[in-house]
Amino acid sequence: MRVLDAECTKKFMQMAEDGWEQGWHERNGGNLSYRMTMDDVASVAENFDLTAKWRPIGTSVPGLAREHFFITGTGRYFQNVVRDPEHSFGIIEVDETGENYRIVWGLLDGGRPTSELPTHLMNHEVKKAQTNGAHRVIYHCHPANVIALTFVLPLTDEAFTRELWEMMTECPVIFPDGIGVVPWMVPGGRAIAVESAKKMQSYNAVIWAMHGIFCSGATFDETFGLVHTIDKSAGILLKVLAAGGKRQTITTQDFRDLAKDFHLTLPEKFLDVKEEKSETAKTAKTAKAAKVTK
Ligand code: 2HA
Ligand code: ZN
Repeated sequence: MRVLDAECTKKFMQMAEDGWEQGWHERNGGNLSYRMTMDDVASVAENFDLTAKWRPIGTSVPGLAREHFFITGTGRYFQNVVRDPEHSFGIIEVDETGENYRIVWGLLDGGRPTSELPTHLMNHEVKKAQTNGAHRVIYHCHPANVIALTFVLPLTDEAFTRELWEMMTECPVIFPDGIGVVPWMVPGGRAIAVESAKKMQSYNAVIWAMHGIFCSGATFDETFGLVHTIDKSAGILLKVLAAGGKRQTITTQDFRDLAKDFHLTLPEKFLDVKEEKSETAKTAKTAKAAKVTK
């Protein structure tokens, strides 16, 4: 089968297009990878160039030895994934040591995988082990609401998780484990990959301060939906802050009730937050106090 006719290719391209339409991929921003199933590989392997040169990944991912991935290209645009697939993304194979990769399809005319290849592969390695192989999609994008919040909230897992949970009732159902935050770091290398992979041990969503977000999931829909939910929640929080802060919110007891009915285990560190300590509550108090003194 031609690579472009495979179901997994169509889904990969559709997700890239959906992200582009959301405005999360200015210029060459963001990157997407998908760990192929054995059936995916078997269905398109006749197209693979097995003479391609092996190149260093820049980190070691022995847990991904001999795996194949769809991956977007460095300097290539999400905007062009549907218009010009063979230049915009490709299929790579990881060697038996987990140290090298080769491009077996696509990324034509000297294309290379995303500069965030180390983070993608280290996150895949963590999630493959942790989910018994269920997670296959790693997605990085630059959603404006999420990025804006990293200028306003303390850069902690607790602040981001609790504030974003409070903005829409279904948030704790969609990301019950919470969200990790990596402070500002130089992108594109092993150091930020190591910090992100550490956070991926606990979360399916990791925010990069002043940069964007990485999400992991079993399917394209689930992974896209996670970013979509988090960015919408971040947008609501920005509106609430701009409107003077919270006057009322979902309380710790409300979360406990929700967890019981929805059979969720919400980590205690995100519940055990003094309500008056929350950032937006502080803003509301300050606004109220200002009014009183007037
Ligand atoms: O430009 O988003 O983080 C691609 C990126 C790098
Ligand atoms: Zn980026």
